[in-house]
Amino acid sequence: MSQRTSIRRRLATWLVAALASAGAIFGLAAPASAAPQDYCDSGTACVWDDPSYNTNGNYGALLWFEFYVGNMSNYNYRGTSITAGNTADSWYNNGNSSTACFYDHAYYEPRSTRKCLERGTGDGNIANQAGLIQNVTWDPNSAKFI
Ligand SMILES: [Ca+2]
Ligand SMILES: [Ca+2]
Ligand SMILES: [Ca+2]
Repeated sequence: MSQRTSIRRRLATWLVAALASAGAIFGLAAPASAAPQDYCDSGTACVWDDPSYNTNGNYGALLWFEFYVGNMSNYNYRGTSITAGNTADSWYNNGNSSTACFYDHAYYEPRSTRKCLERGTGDGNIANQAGLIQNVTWDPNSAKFI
């Protein structure tokens, strides 16, 4: 084996090892799935600004509540400066037993247009024609477990 071949082989081996470890690092950094319950703690309900349970691509940037939130306009999605008032397009109820309802305006009004999700359910796009919540043209400004 010539000296040159040996160095090439060593370089190739090093490159494979480097790529493999880089892949392992990326594998850890990016979760394989983005299930809403991975980010919305048990016992709470959560909303996100965008469809598919994220805010600007961040699944952790949510607004959560344990009992109620009377005025979402008082809060931003976690870690952002984006208001949660009248902006949420994805909703998830990770509560233990109760149904969670979402209302167009603050302080649970109007009751006539509220939309509700049973425990352990969600909808990743309230405006589309799929899933549990469909064709909702308003975004919520309050929500509570009932
Ligand atoms: Ca939105
Ligand atoms: Ca609204
Ligand atoms: Ca939907």
